[in-house]
Parts: sequence; C-alpha cells; structure tokens
Amino acid sequence: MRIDILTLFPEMFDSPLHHSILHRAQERGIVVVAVTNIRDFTTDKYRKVDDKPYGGGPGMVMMPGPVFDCFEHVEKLAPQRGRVILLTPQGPRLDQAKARELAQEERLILLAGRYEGFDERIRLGLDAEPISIGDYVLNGGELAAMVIVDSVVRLLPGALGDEDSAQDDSFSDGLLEYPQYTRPEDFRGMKVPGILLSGDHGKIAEWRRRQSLERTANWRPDLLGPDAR
Ligand code: 4FV
Repeated sequence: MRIDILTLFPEMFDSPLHHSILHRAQERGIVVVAVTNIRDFTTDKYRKVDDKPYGGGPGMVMMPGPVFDCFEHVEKLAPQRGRVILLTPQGPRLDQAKARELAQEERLILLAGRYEGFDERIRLGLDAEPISIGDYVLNGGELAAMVIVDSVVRLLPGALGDEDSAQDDSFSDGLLEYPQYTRPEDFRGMKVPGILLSGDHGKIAEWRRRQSLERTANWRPDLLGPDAR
C-alpha cells in the first residue's frame, strides 16, 4: 500500500512513522508513506496558503491553489489512482469497519488541513471523501491523518508480528474486548480471575464473551444496537 499525506506540518509525522509497527511495516515494504508540504506549492513570495473567509466570520480558510497544485504533483508520484480522504469534523466517523475497508485500498491520499478548514472547492474538485476521527475540534488534520495511518497499516498482512494480533481487537466482532491479565497472579492483593488460570479454554472463551457483552452494555450500549438498549 502507498499512503500520501498533504500537510503544512510534515515534520509532525517524523516521530510516529519511525517507531514500532509503522516503522517496521515500512522497513518490510508493506507500506510506503510519503509526506508532502502544501506550502512548497505556493507561488507568491509570502508562500500564502490561507485567506479570509468569503461572507466574513472568524479565522482563515485554506486556499484551493496550493492544495490543488500539491495534489497534482503527489498524484504523479505513483501510478495508482488513490482514494482521496479529507480529514474534517464534518465527515462520517472513522470506525474499525472503515479502517478495514481502507486497508483494502492500494493507495490512500490524505488531506490534512489547518485554520478553519479547506475551501469547499478542494473537497468538490478533488472528489475527496470527508472522514472525521471524532466529534471534537483539533488544531489541524495531522493527528487525524495519523490515526488513519495507524489504524489501517496494522491491518495490512505482515504488519503485526504474532506478539500483537488484530483478530481479537475491540470492535472486531462489534463488541468491546474482554479484560486482559498477565503475570503476576497476585499484584498488590489484586488477583487474576481464577477462570483464566483453569486451562479450560471452553470456559475461558465463555467468560470472555460474557465480559465483552457486559462491558459493551455498560460502556458502549450504542454498539449493541437499538433492540439491546
Ligand atoms: C478533525 C476531526 C478536526 C478542524 C479544523 C482541523 C480540524 C482544522 N479532522 N477529525 N475531528 N480537524 O478536528 O478529522 O483545520
């Protein structure tokens, strides 16, 4: 897979991309991640990328010119067409199903904005798909773009070693994951549930299922659908 990220702060991606699973996935050639600075595609001496909103109002808006020029440059960097995603609080929310869907793509092109957001003609003109990581406002789309990279790359074949697995992830079956325990059996008087020490895998699976259902009902009843509530 190839992931291109268009941003005004390419350096924000240095650290997350050079640690752990994301770093190893690039090392293994499972994914190529390229970050391009939109400001490198300005034409004026002030390298202007934002301007006042038509119709008035607070803040500034990202201008279409530099983003289109940057996009058209990035597009040519690889033959694959690429699924274009614009990170915005106005988009449908990212979830594990969407992450799995995106992990099927051969190329993603992520648009990370700043200020009040993008001129609307960027979404329309680049036929970009809006995605939100949650109902809160960030200072920029960079962290949201990184969330997409992280949640998608770990689903790519070979990205996760056997020390970490995606199959029992939360949401893999629409429920929250069951509680996990490891050594020591007794930590400051807090004991591991006996069932987990029983070796009876049937009973353990049953207990885990019940735990998943219980904590999903308590913490995320919305995941259980209308009739469960
Ligand atoms: C966001 C989100 C988000 C809005 C204005 C960047 C900010 C600024 N992106 N999910 N929530 N973006 O808050 O994706 O440009």
